[in-house]
Amino acid sequence: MINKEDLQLYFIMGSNNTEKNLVQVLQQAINGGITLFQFREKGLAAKTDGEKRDLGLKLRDVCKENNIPFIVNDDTDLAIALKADGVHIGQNDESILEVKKRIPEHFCVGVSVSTVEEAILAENQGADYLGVGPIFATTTKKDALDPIGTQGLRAIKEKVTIPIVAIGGISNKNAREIMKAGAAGIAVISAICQVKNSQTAALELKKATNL
Ligand code: 3NM
Repeated sequence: MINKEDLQLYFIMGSNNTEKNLVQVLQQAINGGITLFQFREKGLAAKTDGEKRDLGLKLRDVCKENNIPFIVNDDTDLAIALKADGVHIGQNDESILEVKKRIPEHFCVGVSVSTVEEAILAENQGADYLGVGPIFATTTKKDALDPIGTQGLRAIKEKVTIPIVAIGGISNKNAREIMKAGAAGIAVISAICQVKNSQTAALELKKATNL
């Protein structure tokens, strides 16, 4: 199980998000204060099953050594095989009800939503937390929807009781605004992956999320 505090600085990464060594980037991010890691292996550099599993295993071990919850995006079988702490699913992935039939009891399930209706449904179906976005424009996810802004975030926050992590175009410039809108935390890819120093970047983001 994860708790609200685990969502404060939620770092997501897969091999197409950086040219650097992923294990090293993850370790730097942990040193900088991330509170959770999601392995999201997609896109151009998507790995074959074996490669994906090997990479996932390495990243999971770094998380375990550092007591950081490890979540797998989309791939429930891989999450189970890697003995992850949970799985995160999108609106186009396997349904939450199907996922919940297969996962171990201690697993948490996060669901991506961008509307109030999706949020209410996900909560009713037993999601443990919501990923809400995109809040701002992002170039990291090619098929991202239109940004919903902090207004969209507030509208969802009003209608659900489970914790929310905001995603999409988040940096240390806008993180505070998001926390003020009621998010439990921020989820970022490029703000930690695509910078010179991932440790410093994580440190700055963490500061910005401490209201
Ligand atoms: N999901 P960055 S936006 C993975 O809206 C992802 O559900 C989104 O990357 C959603 O922090 C997004 O670099 C990309 O903007 C986030």
